Amino acid sequence: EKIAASIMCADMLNVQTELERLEKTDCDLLHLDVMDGVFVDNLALGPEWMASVKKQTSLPFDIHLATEMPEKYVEMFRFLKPETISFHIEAAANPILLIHRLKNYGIKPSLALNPATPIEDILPYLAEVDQILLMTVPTGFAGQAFRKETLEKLCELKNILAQRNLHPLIEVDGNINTQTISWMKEVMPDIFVLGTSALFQGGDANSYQERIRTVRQAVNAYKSDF
Ligand code: S6P
Ligand code: MG
Repeated sequence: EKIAASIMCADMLNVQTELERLEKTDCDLLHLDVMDGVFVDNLALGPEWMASVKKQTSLPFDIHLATEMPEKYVEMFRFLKPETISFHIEAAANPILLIHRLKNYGIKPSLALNPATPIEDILPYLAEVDQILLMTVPTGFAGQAFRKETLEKLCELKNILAQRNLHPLIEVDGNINTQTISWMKEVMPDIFVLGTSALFQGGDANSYQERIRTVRQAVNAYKSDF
């Protein structure tokens, strides 16, 4: 499994310190949310800020475009050489074109699915992508409650992928912690985005590695059960 830290949940007045702390953990990816105030009622993380972040970290970038017109934002963010860019399926004018463009740029394409978006919308593209970003809260804000109906979606997605013998990684994002992971024990995803609820919230910042380890242990315990 892979662990991604959602940087918008970090202490934004001490980003450098937060990055140094993450660097000392065995976190695998840095999850960066882009919000345009249109697709979601929030704004987050611009390209210049990300370029400064990139200089301070060795973690690969996992960019999540919570935006309209993902085509435009892919052009805006590709200079950062992210490992992955996720875009919301309903926001793309021509998903297949965008997927191919990302591949040409050497960026892994990932389809993001909000809780309210039907799984059918992504089915035609499953064979083309490296990753599916299954939102377990409606995209837009940190600190929201987990949507239990997304567990059915996770299950359905796993079944469809197994039937078709396809292996894109499944990433879950939104209120991910040991409790919500326990609800996924029969359908374990591959990448876990940790935000306020499991990593950055309160407590002692020196314990980031401890918190990540706790999440990994939970995931591995369930994996060996099933
Ligand atoms: C939500 C965004 C996420 C959050 C993360 C927050 O719109 O896409 O990446 O940053 O989910 O985690 P938490 O534990 O506060 O829900
Ligand atoms: Mg996100």
